[in-house]
Amino acid sequence: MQIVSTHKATDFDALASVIAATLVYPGAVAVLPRLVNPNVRAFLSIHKDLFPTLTPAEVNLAAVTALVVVDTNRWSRLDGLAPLAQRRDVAITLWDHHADEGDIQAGWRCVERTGASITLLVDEIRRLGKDLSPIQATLFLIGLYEDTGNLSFPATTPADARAAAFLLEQKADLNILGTFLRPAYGEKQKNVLFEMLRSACRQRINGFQVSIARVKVDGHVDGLAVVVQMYREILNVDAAFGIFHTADGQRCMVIGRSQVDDLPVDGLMRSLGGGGHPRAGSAMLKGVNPKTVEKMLRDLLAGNRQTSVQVGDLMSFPVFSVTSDTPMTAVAGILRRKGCTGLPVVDSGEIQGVISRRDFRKVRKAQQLKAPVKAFMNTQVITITPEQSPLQAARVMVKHDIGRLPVVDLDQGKLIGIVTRSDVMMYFYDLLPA
Ligand SMILES: [Mn+2]
Repeated sequence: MQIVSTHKATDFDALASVIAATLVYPGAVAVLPRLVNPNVRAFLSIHKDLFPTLTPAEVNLAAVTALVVVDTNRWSRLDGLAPLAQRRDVAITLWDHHADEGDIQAGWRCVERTGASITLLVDEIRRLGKDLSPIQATLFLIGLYEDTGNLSFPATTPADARAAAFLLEQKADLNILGTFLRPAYGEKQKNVLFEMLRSACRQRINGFQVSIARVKVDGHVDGLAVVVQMYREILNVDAAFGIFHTADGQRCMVIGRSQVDDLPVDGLMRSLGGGGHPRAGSAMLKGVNPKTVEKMLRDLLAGNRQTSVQVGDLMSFPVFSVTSDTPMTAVAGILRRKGCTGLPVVDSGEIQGVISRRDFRKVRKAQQLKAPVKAFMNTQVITITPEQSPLQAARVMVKHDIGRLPVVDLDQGKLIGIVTRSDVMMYFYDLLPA
């Protein structure tokens, strides 16, 4: 007797892989763990007759001569099949897409890092030239979409997309798919919520009850907005924030939920480069330390500009500048001596323009070098004010592809400093208050 089985808390990728394996190995019996995910349970309750499965208790292990394991590589993840691990007379086959090395020693294995394990089995079915029923194709596509986030997760491979195309050719039904695939509050979301609650603390900031949780998440987890919503409700605070970051801290997702009109989160999220509604907002930050993000968020909540770092704290001053009637020859000399790529042009404290090495390309004749800088300077100057945040400075630099921003006092319109790309980078990477 040959059986096929998969991991506990069976998801659609696992169920699809089990059913697909029974097509690749005709006569093999599908054995499902007792514990399957709720949406898989719902699917099976409707499709039971089409996809007959046994529970581990219904299998006579003594009669098993071959075991096919799909979507896991660990004995501990299987349900009730551990005795087979000791048996030498059981031929074991493994189909899996997990990168880590498990403890299931298979005589034959197909292990590739696809987005879903069903992709590997669909490839095999296609190679064998087998046709699928529309219902089989639908189940397989649900599994494929669930594990790849509709082919959007970073782990998705071209093979996954090809498998999806094949399943659509086999008449997978996208309408049925939608009803079972709705990303609900599942295992991953529950784990994130528990993690947030473990470190939860309520604080009074600026008169509001607020809670901020910083959580490391592995790969993509959808439905985090729902998690933050639940977190806020459980703690019963005015506003709650989740800072979700990858292990390397390179990507940081901030999600905020507010319950009170006086504390709109969309403005806060805009300050972090995101947006939203007064009661719900989010921001995605890249290359910013999660601790720095938390500090920025706290400062924004406190509305305390004195404690938060501003462009005025990073800028250098006094600024070396030239007046608008300085001849181009003199400017060229200054740029060379200072070793800089550009200079602000300032008359009585007010910025008139910027002259950069690039502008010298506009000089056609040697005679023109005697002309004043105002004839060649760029008058479309992008500036920033000292009260703005380092993040805003970074965004302006990225948007306009410029490495230095003159800092202008908003009231007087005077040039008071200059902030460079490296100043901003120094802030994000080095200024990490303990
Ligand atoms: Mn999987």
